[in-house]
Amino acid sequence: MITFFSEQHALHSPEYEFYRGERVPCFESPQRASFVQQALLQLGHELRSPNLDSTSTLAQVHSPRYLAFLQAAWQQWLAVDPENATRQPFPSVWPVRSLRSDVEPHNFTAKLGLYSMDNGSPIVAGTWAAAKAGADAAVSAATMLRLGEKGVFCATRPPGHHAGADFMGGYCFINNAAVAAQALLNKGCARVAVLDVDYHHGNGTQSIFYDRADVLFVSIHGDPSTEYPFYLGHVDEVGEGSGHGYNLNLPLPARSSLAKWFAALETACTRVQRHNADALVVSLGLDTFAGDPISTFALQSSDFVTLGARLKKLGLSTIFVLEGGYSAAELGVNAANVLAGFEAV
Ligand code: Q9C
Ligand code: ZN
Repeated sequence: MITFFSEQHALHSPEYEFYRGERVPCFESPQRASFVQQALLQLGHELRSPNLDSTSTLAQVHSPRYLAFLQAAWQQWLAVDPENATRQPFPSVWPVRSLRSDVEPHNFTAKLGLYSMDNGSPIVAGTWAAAKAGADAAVSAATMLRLGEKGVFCATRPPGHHAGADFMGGYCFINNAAVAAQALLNKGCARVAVLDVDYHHGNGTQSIFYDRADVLFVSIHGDPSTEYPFYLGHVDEVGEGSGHGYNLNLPLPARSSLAKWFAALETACTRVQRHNADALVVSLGLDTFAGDPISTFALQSSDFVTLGARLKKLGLSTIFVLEGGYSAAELGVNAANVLAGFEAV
């Protein structure tokens, strides 16, 4: 399968994040993409560099002021204090209910909080370049699909599905799946379906398309009552306005069985089929793997073959966009297994 992969991903390499009150090495590491790259090359997949510029599509998915901030964030951080070059910025204050988010502050820390949903997306000098390469891959994949490819994989990082129109969060900066979906619409698709199988609910993607009927969003994820991102992903979120009925959340309790997960996948596939989409975007989180260090579902490596085969049965041209998955050593095999299942039938 044609896979878009950019070495630029490695420019996003923060040292640490906060986990249970402690500074720990980032779960979302460059190693992840290296393992995927190695596994795909070994199996003879074709790796290509993204060849299109996503700038105009990005502006359809994210707000101008958020994009401007993201692009300039590292320079602004250095402007606060040159010694910040060896430090990671983390937000520490947020405009929650009753505080204003319409006025853009001048203070860097204030901007950082305004454009973040959590403290889980550390920015480094190369973050924008890495994230932008992911969006370029999404647009490049959309073009290949419209040229007749049945499946294209974006083996990119950082991931994207927690990023909303104007905020980062959960290791995500640019919503690559949303960029892929929007690019498909731009290239003539009338309807697109996004199926998010990451362990965590794709709050960013849901919110970007919540009031639209052209993009169906379906997600299988850990119940937000107990699992990140906590504040979105419940069953009663069905879409609004013309998007009413075009959002389907299938939350599962933490530690749900394999049978429960695959039953949810059937429900998801049935809804996707009914959308009569011209193309499918899969937010391919692989943190449903039993060995994932921060998630609780039970998929084994071989189950990812089953997933790929089931998706192929939908009969839709499909862009796979890598999201989470933090058992880095197994990430390559698990990603390759999805593609193998998709290509086998
Ligand atoms: N530093 C994805 O799988 N973990 N994101 C909380 C805070 C958040 C996962 C730790 C998990 C985000 C794309
Ligand atoms: Zn995840």
